[in-house]
Amino acid sequence: MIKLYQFPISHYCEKIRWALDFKGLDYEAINLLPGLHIKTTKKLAKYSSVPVLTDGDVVLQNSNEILSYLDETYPNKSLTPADEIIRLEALEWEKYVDAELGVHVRVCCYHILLENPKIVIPFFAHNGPWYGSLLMRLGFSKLKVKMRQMMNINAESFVQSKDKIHQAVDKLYDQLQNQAFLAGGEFSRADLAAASLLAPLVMPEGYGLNWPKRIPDELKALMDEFKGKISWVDGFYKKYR
Ligand SMILES: N[C@@H](CCC(=O)N[C@@H](CS)C(=O)NCC(=O)O)C(=O)O
Repeated sequence: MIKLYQFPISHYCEKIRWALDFKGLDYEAINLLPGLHIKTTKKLAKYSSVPVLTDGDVVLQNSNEILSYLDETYPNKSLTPADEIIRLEALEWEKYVDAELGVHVRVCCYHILLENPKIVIPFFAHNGPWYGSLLMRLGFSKLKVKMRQMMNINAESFVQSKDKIHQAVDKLYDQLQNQAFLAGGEFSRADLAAASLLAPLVMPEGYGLNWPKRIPDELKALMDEFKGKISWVDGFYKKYR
């Protein structure tokens, strides 16, 4: 049985949830609590990060490696293009959004969400252990400081990351003006990666979280800043998620 160790809030984990669902693979999602996750992930793999996927004796970390493994092992509904040139293009796009988009979306969203514990604690505890919500509430102030330190999240990095998101969004938008998909003529891991990593700024159905009914003004303003150029994210979610 495939097991996905993950955070429900994580957009890198969403890449894998989406791929598993798209390919129709059975899996068990094991939702870890931020902070405590290290005990589990470090026992399984080299780094502390999620997603971690296990499949029998195979243990994989890093969303791009997990996607490659899934397509190699379960080739049905492959997200990796068969054509070599298109495959390289798709992998290049995925590498680009993993490095230049995902990290910055996270900085911007957490900068706001960490000041809104009533929203972010339910995200952290979503479908996790029964004691998750209580534990997250008790430890939240320490966790917030730690997360800000670890991921360098502050007012200055918020502004810098916003610029980086604009650059990446412009580049993706330009490409998708000329063609329906980022690489080749079919939905691929490039589109899946870009849409997953932008999803927190769109809050599409299918992500797996209960998005808040009332979005904090600062987050709404951030989402509105990109809205005109990322409507394709919702399009991919509606069609392929
Ligand atoms: N390059 C990694 C990034 C994964 C990542 O940054 N995961 C974050 C959650 S979004 C995480 O686990 N952070 C906590 C940690 O590193 O201990 C991937 O593609 O899987």
